[in-house]
Amino acid sequence: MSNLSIMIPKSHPRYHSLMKREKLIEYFERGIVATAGLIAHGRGETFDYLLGERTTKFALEAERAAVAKMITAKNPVISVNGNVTALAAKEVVKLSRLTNAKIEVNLFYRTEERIKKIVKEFEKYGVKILGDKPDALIPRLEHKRALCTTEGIYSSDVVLVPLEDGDRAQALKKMGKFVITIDLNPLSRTARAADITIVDELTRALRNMIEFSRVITKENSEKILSNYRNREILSRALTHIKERLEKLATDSQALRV
Ligand code: PTJ
Repeated sequence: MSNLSIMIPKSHPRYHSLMKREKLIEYFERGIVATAGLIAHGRGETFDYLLGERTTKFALEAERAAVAKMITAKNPVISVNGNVTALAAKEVVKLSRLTNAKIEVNLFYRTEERIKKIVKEFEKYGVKILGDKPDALIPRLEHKRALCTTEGIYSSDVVLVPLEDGDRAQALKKMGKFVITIDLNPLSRTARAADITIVDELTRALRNMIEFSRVITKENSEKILSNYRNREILSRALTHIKERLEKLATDSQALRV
């Protein structure tokens, strides 16, 4: 942790948010988070403010459907990048165990050094993740971003890609994958391309998914999935932001600090 963490008292109203920033900075300094990862985090924070910084009902529905889909998949894979490693490696490992999913590192700004560091970070949790020896390419993507493994992403049927770049999400869709994303921006290309879009903050979403994966079975998955409509979820996310802002704009007490 950088020195700032010492200065943030637990009583600070934005303690958790500030600690997440600290983690990102620490992992950036350790060469795990990409420079653009810091920008991506800021964008996420903005949308979390607009959403109210809590899990909404529609996000919970998407989280439940995502777990149902992962549990019934033949070869589910969780794709991890620098930001996901910094914020939620432990939660990713837990979810992968509960859903029998493989974990693969797949970087947008790929360098072999970052790959090695991320693999090592997951080894701390006793897991050997895929991705350091790629032997396949995601079609229709320029070279380095396309690298993946035959055992993992290439042959997966369901892939969870949190905080994903829009191009790759679309390329995965074109490969016929069922794409699940976690993205606070309901307007992003990834959010709109995915089959299940979880509009929630990464760590909150993963913790909810871990809880769901303890209770959802293959038997009740079918019903959950047959009632799920991703377009409605995206629409409810936008309506939620609109109504929340309208309320804040008209309620004279709401904007007081
Ligand atoms: O580690 P690399 O090299 O693979 O690079 C990772 C980043 C995130 C830099 C790369 O994939 C990228 O540029 O992604 P984008 O296109 O910026 O998309 C990231 C999306 O995640 C944005 O829509 C953000 O709003 C959203 N986001 C950021 N932080 C969070 C988040 N969503 C949920 N939880 C967060 N904590």
